[in-house]
Amino acid sequence: MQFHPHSTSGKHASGTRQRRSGRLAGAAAAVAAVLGLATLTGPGAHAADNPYERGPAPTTSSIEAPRGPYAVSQTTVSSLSVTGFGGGTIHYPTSTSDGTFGAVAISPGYTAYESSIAWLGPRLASQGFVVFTIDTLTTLDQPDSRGRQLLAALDHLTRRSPVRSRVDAGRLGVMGHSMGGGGSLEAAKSRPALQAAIPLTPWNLDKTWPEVTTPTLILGADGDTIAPVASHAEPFYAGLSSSLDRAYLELNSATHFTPNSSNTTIAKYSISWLKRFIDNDTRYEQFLCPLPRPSLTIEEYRGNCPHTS
Ligand code: 9J3
Ligand code: ZN
Repeated sequence: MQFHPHSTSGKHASGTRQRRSGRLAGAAAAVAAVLGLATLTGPGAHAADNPYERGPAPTTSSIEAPRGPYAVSQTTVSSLSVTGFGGGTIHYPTSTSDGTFGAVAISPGYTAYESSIAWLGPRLASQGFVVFTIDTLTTLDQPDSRGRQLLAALDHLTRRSPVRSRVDAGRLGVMGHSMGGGGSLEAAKSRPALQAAIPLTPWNLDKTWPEVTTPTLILGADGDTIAPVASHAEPFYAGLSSSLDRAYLELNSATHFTPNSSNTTIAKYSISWLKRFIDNDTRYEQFLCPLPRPSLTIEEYRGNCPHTS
């Protein structure tokens, strides 16, 4: 399959699609531009100040839904064809008419395979991201190695993969489960250019993350006995800089393995975090601020309302 290169700055960069001539038509277009009229963009689109905004305005039901507005395709990356990580699957919006997308790489945990985090691929990609769910070099790799492998996967995605022209290499994030979540903190620590990190029931021997400047959402599980929140997720959150955009969401009635199957709470807050910080999409701030209240699914939520920049 062949992919066509396109603008990195989104649908609005393509300008008028209608071929008109004459001074009056030009004046009309200028007036339309000044008034922000949406006549030159497609259904569901609107004039946006933010070139990274993708998809229609979100609602609670749209971020809770099993799939978002984008149809998704996938392509397998063989471990034999890459270096520095174990291959995986790239999930991407099929459409090429919305410009490039931000991207996120996701690592599984100790002894686990890509299949353990695979549900996040189409779930997040259908909201407008390129998502690389990976295998690690060995299932026994430790968090620091998983961090390097997440970065190798992102580099492969943006430089060599068949979807590289669909990805905005300046808008990348990392996620991971357990030691993969610990790895996502390692990746953010070593590559500050990352725009978002979401460790899922993370595990790491390092408890302090003052070096991280990437907006980070940490998800813990109240019933986790493998990476108990008291010795992992909570100190990781507390160890992030208080000036950082950061949040801690503790899942209610959940275990270490809750992130290994479809979960609406994980999805809706991950989507909101990725949209807000990879796409700069303030339409999603309504789900992060004011801070979510404890509920049937949220045991506890700590954090700040996103800083405006
Ligand atoms: O990736 C994980 O599930 C880490 C939890 C674990 O088994 O740590 C013990 C060494
Ligand atoms: Zn540290």
